[in-house]
Amino acid sequence: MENLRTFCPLDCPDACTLEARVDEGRLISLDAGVGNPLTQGFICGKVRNVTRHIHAAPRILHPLLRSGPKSEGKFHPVDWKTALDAVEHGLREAVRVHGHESVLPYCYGGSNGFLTQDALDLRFFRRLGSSQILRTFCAAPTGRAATGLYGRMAGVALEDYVHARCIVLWGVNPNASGIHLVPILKEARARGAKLIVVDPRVTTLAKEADLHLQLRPGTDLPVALALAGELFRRGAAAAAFLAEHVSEVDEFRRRAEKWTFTEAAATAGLKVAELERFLELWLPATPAVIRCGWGLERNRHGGSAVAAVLALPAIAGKFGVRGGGYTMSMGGAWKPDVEALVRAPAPTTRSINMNQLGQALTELRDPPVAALWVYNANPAVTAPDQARVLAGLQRKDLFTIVHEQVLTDTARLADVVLPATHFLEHHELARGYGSLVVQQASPVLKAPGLARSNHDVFTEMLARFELVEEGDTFSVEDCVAALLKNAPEGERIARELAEHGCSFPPCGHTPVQFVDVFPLTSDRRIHLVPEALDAEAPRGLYHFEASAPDALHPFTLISPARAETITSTFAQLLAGPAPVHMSPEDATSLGLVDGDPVRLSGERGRAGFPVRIDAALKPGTLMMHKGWWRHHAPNGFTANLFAPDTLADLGGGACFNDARVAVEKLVPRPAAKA
Ligand SMILES: Nc1nc2c(c(=O)[nH]1)N[C@H]1C(S)=C(S)[C@@H](COP(=O)(O)OP(=O)(O)OC[C@H]3O[C@@H](n4cnc5c(=O)[nH]c(N)nc54)[C@H](O)[C@@H]3O)O[C@H]1N2
Ligand SMILES: Nc1nc2c(c(=O)[nH]1)N[C@H]1C(S)=C(S)[C@@H](COP(=O)(O)OP(=O)(O)OC[C@H]3O[C@@H](n4cnc5c(=O)[nH]c(N)nc54)[C@H](O)[C@@H]3O)O[C@H]1N2
Ligand SMILES: [Mo]
Repeated sequence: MENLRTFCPLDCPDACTLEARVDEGRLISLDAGVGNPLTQGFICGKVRNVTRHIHAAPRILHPLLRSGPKSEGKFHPVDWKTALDAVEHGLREAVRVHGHESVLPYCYGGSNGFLTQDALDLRFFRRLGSSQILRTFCAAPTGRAATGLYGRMAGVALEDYVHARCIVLWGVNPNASGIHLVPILKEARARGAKLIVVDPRVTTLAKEADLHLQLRPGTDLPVALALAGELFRRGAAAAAFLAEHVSEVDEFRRRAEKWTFTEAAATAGLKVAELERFLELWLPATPAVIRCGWGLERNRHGGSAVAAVLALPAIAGKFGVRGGGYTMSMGGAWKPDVEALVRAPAPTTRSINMNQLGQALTELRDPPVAALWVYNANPAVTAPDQARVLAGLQRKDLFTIVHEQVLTDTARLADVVLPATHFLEHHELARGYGSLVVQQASPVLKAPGLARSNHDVFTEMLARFELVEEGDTFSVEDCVAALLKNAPEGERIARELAEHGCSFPPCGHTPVQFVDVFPLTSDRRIHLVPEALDAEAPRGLYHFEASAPDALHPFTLISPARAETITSTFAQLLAGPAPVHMSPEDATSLGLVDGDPVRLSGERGRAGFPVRIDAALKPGTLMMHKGWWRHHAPNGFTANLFAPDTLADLGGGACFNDARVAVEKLVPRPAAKA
């Protein structure tokens, strides 16, 4: 029996350090490893049970070639040479007939590691001259807002929340999406901290909170602006801090003061007294911290909303104390030197927004998308506008390669399926985005069957297409060295990774904002109305378009994370059917009881689901978890059928939580008489 140190690179803020107990090549157990202040002690249930995903069907063990039409999803196993011959032929044909830009790589954060994404894959696709994919599923609006205002300054470490006297969870649900914050919140509250939750649902933490702003989805912008405007009106803005550290204060103030508490409350479906209470709890508290999540970015005003939320601690001068300020993604606070590994100039080929895959596959011409290579992603169930995505993936003249661990809904529509390793089976280097940690691990398990890592597959593709250049690095050691050599504090990090597998950049474990870390903007000031963001947002930054009530589609459908899966990863292990959650009031007025079938109709399609009556929702808001697979839904469509492929105001971000639908009760047909 061996105890091996590793870590979890899945798309979750926590980035747990793990200890794997392995006996003769089999994983016996996986639990928290030591040395990581945020994650030691316990890990989430889904990764603790990862053996079910690693060893259970439908794990792909061999390369597969499609037999018969795409609609049948039938495959036969082949060896790697046959599979890669087919891949090579398909790509070369696309290039011959339609040119290089007809090839589209499609990947997201399957494993958020520096060796599985934007590594040899990017080297290959850049040198090939393929179209580029804009990775905008997630964190694109928050990233733009945080970069514009603060230049991605490191946030308050989650461990430091124990010091806070008031904690705001804004559009984030740590019970599902980052569980190591939960005991920290408990400790902070035991020490007397107040908790505020801003969320359209009564989450577990909202239930316990001192204040829950249960706003309508997509109305964070007027709420945050009204809170900011009120700080100025009350003379509670931190004048000295603003003068010393903040730019465009007057312009921001002008835009914020347009929103009174009365107007914002009416728009968001809140009471004025609730906004008053927010300021009563948060304003006098020192330290006070805002944990901004991702739920609020996924709509047409998402970028401006996040910017307005992040402006609040600046206006109230909440920085300079341990546990005070804000936390957004830590992902930007440290980056390795990706270009040194990729070694191919940034291309000038066309870019395709991943949120508009359906459009790209069905409408793009000159050239069309003729070959699609999907890895680290499952767009058949994770991308918006699902009907068009599926129509595109079913195109007879589209050559699709899917490199996957399990036979996902996307893989089922491929021409060639390549078996991928799991993070316990390949080398990885990754950093957390909830804590400032960089980790590196070697495989703790042997790859099953013929599975290969992304690294190995793209190594071979570079050779097959004769795209290898002098000086290219290929071994894992050389690739890691290239990534770290010129990275900030690369030498120290490399040394610590070699010694402990784990390192904490950039300044020890827990930086204090405006003591240890400052805005990474060009003048080290906070910019409340950055020019670039103001130009990018279609109607200017902080502009709120009050949408007319849509009589045809009166409900808003949101699709947040759930504890058992990471988006669609691990969801094959869940039993269906996928329910649509509805408030008790709406259920009563539609004459529905729990389990009744309903039909949801939106602009992009209609589909049936059983209803789940859920007191966590207010009338008008529906919820279906993200990540269900097609077989979980009665008509083979999930929440993504209704997610529009329109874009957020910043970063080309997704609008998953901006889905508008109508609901009808389905009367089950009486069974036919024998
Ligand atoms: N177990 C688990 N963990 C995960 C994931 C997972 O799928 N499962 N996903 C990972 C990924 S990819 C990400 S990006 C993060 C996401 O982590 P979170 O930021 O927690 O993201 P969500 O679950 O999408 O949304 C958080 C909350 O926002 C609320 N919300 C929805 N619309 C709005 C709105 O308009 N305004 C406000 N204020 N709140 C709103 C939702 O009800 C939800 O409770 O979690 C990561 N961790
Ligand atoms: N309705 C709705 N949809 C959403 C969201 C929402 O809020 N609502 N949220 C969105 C968000 S936040 C995100 S981040 C996206 C995530 O969307 P995706 O990136 O598509 O994420 P997953 O569903 O986790 O799929 C990742 C796939 O990568 C595979 N994989 C993992 N590691 C490797 C590897 O090393 N190599 C290869 N080749 N494959 C690997 C896994 O097996 C898995 O099938 O979903 C988005 N979809
Ligand atoms: Mo995400």
